[in-house]
Amino acid sequence: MHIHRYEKIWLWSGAVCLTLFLLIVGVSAFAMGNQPPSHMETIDPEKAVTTPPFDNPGFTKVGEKEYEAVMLAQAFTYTPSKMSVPKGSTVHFKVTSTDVVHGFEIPSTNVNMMITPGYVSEISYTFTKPGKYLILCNEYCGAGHQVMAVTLEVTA
Ligand SMILES: [Cu+2]
Repeated sequence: MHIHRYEKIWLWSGAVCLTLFLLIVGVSAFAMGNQPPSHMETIDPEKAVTTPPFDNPGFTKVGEKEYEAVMLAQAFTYTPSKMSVPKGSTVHFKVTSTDVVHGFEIPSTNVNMMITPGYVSEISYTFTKPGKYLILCNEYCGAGHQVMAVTLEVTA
């Protein structure tokens, strides 16, 4: 079968583009850890504050340099509001909203989730650089939206 030279060029460029696309997605997902925040687990938003583990939100050590942050997002703050970990720690965030849609972003990291009432959003991040990390709401949620932020401190 004869394939015209121009057809070969187009077929090859299509194959190269597809390979490049899959490579970028693959490296981003498997090497850099980017993932869509899960919406696998549901919760009744009106009963969120009495449903475990959100009836006792907090920051706990679950292993060697491993922490779990069970957090409630509500107008206009997050609970708990103070967190501190040593450098190199991995924090597993588990967040839900009790009222409206909120955001959960830590600038200059790949932590960025939409916190929807009725769903539990989860993301993990390893903090390799010491400093103060701002956790802020990036979804407009009402009159006090601009003050909705808490700090996570990573000590050296
Ligand atoms: Cu908010």
